[in-house]
Amino acid sequence: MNHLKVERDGRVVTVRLHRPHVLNALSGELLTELLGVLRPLDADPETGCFVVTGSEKVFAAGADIKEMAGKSAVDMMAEDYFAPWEKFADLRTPKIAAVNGPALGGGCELAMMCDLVVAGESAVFGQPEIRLGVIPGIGGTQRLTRLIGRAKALDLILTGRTMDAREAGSCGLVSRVVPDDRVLPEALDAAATIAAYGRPAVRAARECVDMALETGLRDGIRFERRVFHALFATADQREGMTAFLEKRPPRFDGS
Ligand code: CO8
Repeated sequence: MNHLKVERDGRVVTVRLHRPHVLNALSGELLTELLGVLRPLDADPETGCFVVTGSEKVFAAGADIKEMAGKSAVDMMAEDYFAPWEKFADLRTPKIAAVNGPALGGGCELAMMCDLVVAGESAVFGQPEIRLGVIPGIGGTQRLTRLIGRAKALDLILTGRTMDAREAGSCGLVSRVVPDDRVLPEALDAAATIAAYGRPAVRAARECVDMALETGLRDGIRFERRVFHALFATADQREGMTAFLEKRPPRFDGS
């Protein structure tokens, strides 16, 4: 692999973006590597959580501008440029973004495709594509608006300004803001906690929360109730509730 560093610690897999000369700009090759690593792991029952991070200085400065600068509209449409990023969003294993420094353009969009975002005090978020004569292209106009609301999303997207970690935390883009040197430990800690729970319940919880962004309240509540009912077919439900009644820690096995 040229653009990633991958480590596994038990049920947690950490992927570090590694294109330091271009501030981890997200190229097509990087995406191919990312999906090549994560998709088989997503299907592996021994995988409990992914952590996606950059360096201590930068998460990712966006899509690779050099790679796309010379393309025509026909190229973009023919390649359906950026479409495979949805395969990253669609991974069913929870993903935690651990962000230090800038997460701009595609970098901000990558963070938004994750389930939790742990940001250091140096983190900076924004969708500056307007400065390049384009708009966000990896879901930014859609996810950002759903996450932080229209007024704030348009403030960022139309002016191209950035916001710091504190502002990102207060408007709901970020799950936790911690000192810079605590970002990765905090993300790994959360990942280990999630990875220790039963896979069926973890995946069900993610799907239900994402459904809240995609459907009306009535349908969403019905969906949640049916998924809740279905979890009573799992051994993890029996184990979790029995362990509670027997006053002992549960041993989930994902079945
Ligand atoms: N792509 C390619 N190279 C980059 C990128 C990038 N996104 N960002 C930085 N680099 C390169 C620079 O060109 C520079 O290379 P070199 O050393 O060869 O000159 C190197 O990384 C270091 O960058 P800087 O010298 O600029 O570093 P600074 O610390 O001065 O600034 C910034 C850091 C503020 C992050 C600055 O680099 C910057 O503004 N980067 C671009 C941010 C940006 O605009 N991101 C959005 C990209 S577009 C996108 O993500 C989605 C596009 C949607 C298109 C829709 C089509 C369907």
